[in-house]
Amino acid sequence: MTKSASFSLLRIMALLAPAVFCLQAGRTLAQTQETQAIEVTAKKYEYSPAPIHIKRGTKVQLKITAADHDHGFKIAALPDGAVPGATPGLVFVSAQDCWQLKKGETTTIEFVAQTEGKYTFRCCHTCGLGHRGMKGQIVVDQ
Ligand SMILES: [Cu+2]
Repeated sequence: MTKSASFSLLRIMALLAPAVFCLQAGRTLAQTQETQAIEVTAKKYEYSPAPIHIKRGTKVQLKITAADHDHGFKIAALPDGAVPGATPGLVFVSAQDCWQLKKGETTTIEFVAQTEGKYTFRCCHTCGLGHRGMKGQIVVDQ
């Protein structure tokens, strides 16, 4: 390669580098700014919709309405199968061990879906015979 050819190649690369950087920064920004409200119903003995699909990077407002009875909502911040102590995949605005869902009321839970994976949640308020089987899943897709 001649000296002038390698010089112009360097110039092209120098010009392209900031452009690529801007594209990536813009994409990250768009991911964290996207807020999605998802309406969920809790009733004996299920949550719907099931499973709940969310795109990675989405800021979520989960609006859960307890239709027929008091229920609860308990979810781990780590995806199913993750090693304990791993970085949380769901980042909650205000984390709680068990959200109480009052009959007829809507509870809003906010979080960022940071890492893809399956997150199982369950009812944490004894609500009847099928209580132990009252579960649902959030699936964070890439
Ligand atoms: Cu229950």
